[in-house]
Amino acid sequence: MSIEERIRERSRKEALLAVLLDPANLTRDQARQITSQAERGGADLIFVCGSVGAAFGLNDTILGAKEGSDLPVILFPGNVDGVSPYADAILFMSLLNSSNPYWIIQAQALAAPVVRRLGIEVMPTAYLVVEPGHTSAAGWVGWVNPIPRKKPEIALAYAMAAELLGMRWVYLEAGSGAEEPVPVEMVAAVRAKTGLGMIVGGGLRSPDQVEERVRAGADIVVVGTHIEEGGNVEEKVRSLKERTSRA
Ligand code: 1GP
Repeated sequence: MSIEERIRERSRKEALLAVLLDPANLTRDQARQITSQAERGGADLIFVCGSVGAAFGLNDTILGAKEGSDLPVILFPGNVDGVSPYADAILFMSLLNSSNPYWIIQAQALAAPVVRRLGIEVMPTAYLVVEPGHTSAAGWVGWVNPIPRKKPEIALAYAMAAELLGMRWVYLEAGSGAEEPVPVEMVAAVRAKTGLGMIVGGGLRSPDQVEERVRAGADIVVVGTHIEEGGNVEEKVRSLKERTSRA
């Protein structure tokens, strides 16, 4: 069974919690320690990504994550150099609400031969950046025309287009370190009218924020900054994971 199929099956009962590692900020040893603690706390997935300076330490971060845990490592690439043979799968993403065609289809064309050659599992994903994500590094790098927070119908229209184009996932992104995560109404709107797997990230810190978005229909919730801020990783992950059940 593919990683994607396993995720879809699991997510009927509970959303999956992905811990995000940015190779720009980590040594291999730190990646090993964080993933080991995250796994003990109940994390389900490791995402590896970065918008600036992530390529250099990419393989070391993935190898560290593999040493620290048995969790699947999924690439969440910030550019064509975000591909690695050591990962288990890749979100093959198009930043649909970019105003620069490079981020919509050119980077993907440049990376596609590499992805095919590696034979890595692909999860075709529409990446949508929601306010205030345009002020994050990903938003700035990606020439984002942000989806207004009060316009869930715009996020839904993009998600519908992605589904019609054959994509299977949508990632609603508020930007790393965002003061406010993606609005619950937006998550609910996409869930109500599409069958896409849904990933939600950016600014998630509290168990309540996670639970609200899981109840609205998120399949995967992603947490990066809150974990990077230090403290007890295992406890932080556990307190979030406890709130991902659909029961
Ligand atoms: C960023 O969605 C991710 O791309 C995670 O955001 O760092 O705010 O958790 P945070």
